[in-house]
Amino acid sequence: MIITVKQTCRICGNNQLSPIFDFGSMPPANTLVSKSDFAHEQPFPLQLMACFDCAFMQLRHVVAPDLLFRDYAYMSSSSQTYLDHFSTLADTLITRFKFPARSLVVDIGSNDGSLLKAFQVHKMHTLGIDPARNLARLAAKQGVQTVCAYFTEPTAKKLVQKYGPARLITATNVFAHIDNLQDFLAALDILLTKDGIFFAQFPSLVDLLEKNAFDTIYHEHLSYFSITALKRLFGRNHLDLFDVDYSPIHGGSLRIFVQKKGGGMKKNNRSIHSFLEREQQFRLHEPKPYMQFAQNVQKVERNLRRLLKKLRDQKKKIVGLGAPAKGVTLINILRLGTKEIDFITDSTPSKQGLYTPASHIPIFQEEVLRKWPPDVGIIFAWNFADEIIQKTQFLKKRGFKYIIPVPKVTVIS
Ligand code: DWN
Repeated sequence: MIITVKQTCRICGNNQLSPIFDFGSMPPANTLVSKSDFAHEQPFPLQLMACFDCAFMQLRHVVAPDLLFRDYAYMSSSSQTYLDHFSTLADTLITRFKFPARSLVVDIGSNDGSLLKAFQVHKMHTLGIDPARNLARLAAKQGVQTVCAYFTEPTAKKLVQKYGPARLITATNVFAHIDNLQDFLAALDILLTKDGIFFAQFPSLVDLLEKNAFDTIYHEHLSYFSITALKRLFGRNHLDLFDVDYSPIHGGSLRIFVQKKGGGMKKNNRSIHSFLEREQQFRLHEPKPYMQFAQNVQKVERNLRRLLKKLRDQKKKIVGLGAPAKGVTLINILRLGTKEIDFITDSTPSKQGLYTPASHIPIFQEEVLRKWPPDVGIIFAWNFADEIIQKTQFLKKRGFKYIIPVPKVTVIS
């Protein structure tokens, strides 16, 4: 089945889901296309629902994972900021938990192996799990052993037989991509040692709503988590959420630390309660913040369309800086095209030469900016705005402007 409908809450199972926003029919955000693909593109419904009781949002439709992940455009190594973030993350986890050298660290959704390479610096034995054939090959070439598969219960049984149990299992920006969370947690229980640690990092629901990050809503992101929701999920699966912290990466991410029930780590109640408190204050159990978000989305859409029309009427050359999945989403929600945006640049070699799906805006390497200096650059990868602005200082001629689309349309001269 290419697409299924998820009628019940992924956390509690109830079918009282409330519609929050219908983005219409959208192409998969990470599926960039070549000209020969134009005639075969297939959009899918993108509808956001909420379970107020769980303080949780999820998509109404689930697109077949093979269609989204078997050949994957996004590479973690496409940004130095993210590579630095991974290096710090590995240092932090190793220092905090003092895993003995050669302990097995498994990264779920390991992408191009960037995070595991940071663990290899600490003499950890590493293993990547990722369904993307192109990325598994790339990671292996760079010395990161990778199993090209989804992390499911059957896969975990094979992994533990072949590689033994893992002291640390990480999942950065993949937990929200999983449809069958029960199966994922069962796999975790099989692969993790009894004193093992599961670390996951994913976008924060409060930050998404507060920052109007509607462009991060796309088919890969099935779930939008709060700590309230996860406490309920893990509690039902004999797992102990023993600590939570936060990182500003990717527009604001929650970081959770989980162990098996009876594990040796002391619970950080103060930290957990501070996140639960913030979610209470944000009133995540009520419709209000979600309805406010839906109104803010329409305001950003209106303001960005109006600004682009004004700039185009002034004959300005407008480009996109970065072709992230969120940028593709924003372009297609606003139904933008080459009428508004001349081209987009991206540092990922595998994205260069392709086009955004449905809107068919060409994507070039960043060097093009020197040959064809624009008047305006929309920073679609706003979560890396500092790095992008620093890299494009040569554009700062008289009158050049950056546009940052979220949390509100901001022009930087
Ligand atoms: O959850 C996900 C996040 C972590 O990564 C995945 N579902 C897919 C992906 O989302 P994204 O594509 O929105 O992620 P990024 O990391 O915001 O994408 C940044 C894009 O910008 C990359 O394509 C690289 C590009 N870039 C660039 O062209 N020049 C980035 C930098 C820093 C630059 O200087």
